[in-house]
Amino acid sequence: MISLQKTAFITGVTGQDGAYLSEFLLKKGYIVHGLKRRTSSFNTDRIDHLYQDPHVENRNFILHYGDMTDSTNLTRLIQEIKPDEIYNLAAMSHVAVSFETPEYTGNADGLGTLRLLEAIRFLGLEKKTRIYQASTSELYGKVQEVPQSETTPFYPRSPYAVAKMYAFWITVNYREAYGMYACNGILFNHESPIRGETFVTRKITRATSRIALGLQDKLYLGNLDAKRDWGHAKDYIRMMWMILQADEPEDWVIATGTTTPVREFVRMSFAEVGIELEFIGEGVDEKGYVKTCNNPDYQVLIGKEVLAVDAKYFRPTEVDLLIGDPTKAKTKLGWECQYDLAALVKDMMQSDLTLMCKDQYLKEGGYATLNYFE
Ligand code: NDP
Ligand code: GDR
Repeated sequence: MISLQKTAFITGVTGQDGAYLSEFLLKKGYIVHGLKRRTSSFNTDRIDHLYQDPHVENRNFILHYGDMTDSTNLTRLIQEIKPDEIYNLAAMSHVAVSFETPEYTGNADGLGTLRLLEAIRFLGLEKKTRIYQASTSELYGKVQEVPQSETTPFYPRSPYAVAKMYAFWITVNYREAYGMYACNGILFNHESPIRGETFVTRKITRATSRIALGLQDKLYLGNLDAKRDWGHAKDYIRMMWMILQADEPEDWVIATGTTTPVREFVRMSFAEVGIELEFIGEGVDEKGYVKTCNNPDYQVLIGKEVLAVDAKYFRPTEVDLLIGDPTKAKTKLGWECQYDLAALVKDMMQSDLTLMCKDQYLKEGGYATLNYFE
């Protein structure tokens, strides 16, 4: 009997998008295989709720060790799994860190994509396996035009973006050369309560919660003027799946169509706990003072300086302005965002306040808490 149940292989399954996408595909009845790295401590926090005991038969969520830099491992896994759909989400995804680790970033993010495409070709799966490549708005880099759409020229501004540019074009090339169903989703920034702690939004919502609870004095940030088109990861992973269900393989921009400076994200986060920030100074002297506080729990903060700019967070080359035009995704695939920025900030702040309350209990009980603020 032929099974109609689809099989997906997700690289980067332990990351923000990998976790949400796994949940989404499992709900749709997929068998989900995920690639995870071997690390010296557990790296599966985001997917622990999906974990299935390997001793149980008929599992539909299965994890495999591997790495995007290891061709034989990737080819063997694809040979074993024979997936209907591959979602290539694995990447060294931090733009600032890519300036520190450019060669590794090129290998994992650029050549890693080639390794998957070559495995599909080598195994003769071109007609069976569809592949989604996690492309990025960082490809647009230095502003050429706004809003940025599928036809806007690329001008990458970091080793990360350059590696992703290779991945973008090799995906297009394999589609054209070998007739593969290979697509790029050019996703603009998307965030959530499980966003990595060192990306700016999560750094802000964690720090705001910690400051409000008296666990931290100050938040140090870099460029407050950068503007980003921020959406919610839950909306964006739905679109990844929709892209692979379309009649033809194409490339798609996914964005909200609105842009906001980092400074405003800070203001909105503090406002969630009833704290009004007043920005004073300019550039590296910029500080955010607490002006008023209508929440009696946090009035102790009034008059305190809670934000400072630290030049160490500036990047050698910055991407100043991103704002995407999602018209194609909306009109051709019927995609809609369910979260706007206010709802995103609320979701992240509620989650981080709850998490930090746990830290507060621990601290009050005399136990050590996490003290790492990169
Ligand atoms: P995360 O950083 O949260 O997750 C990245 C994932 O890739 C993790 O599972 C990580 O494993 C894994 N990974 C990193 N290096 C390797 C490697 N060499 N081999 C195998 N796995 C590896 O990213 P997101 O979930 O936010 O993003 C998913 C993808 O989408 C990434 O490719 C990112 O570049 C891209 N993207 C993200 C956007 C965003 O705003 N979130 C926007 C546009 C594109 P581990 O957990 O062990 O670190
Ligand atoms: P980005 O996200 O570089 O857009 O890449 P990030 O949140 O790191 O930075 C956004 C903007 O905020 C500025 N910024 C700071 N950034 C960080 N991380 N830490 C700080 O302290 C800080 N202060 C200011 C940055 O300079 C930047 O302008 C994300 C990643 O998810 C990529 O993988 C993805 O491809 C793109 O989004 C779309």
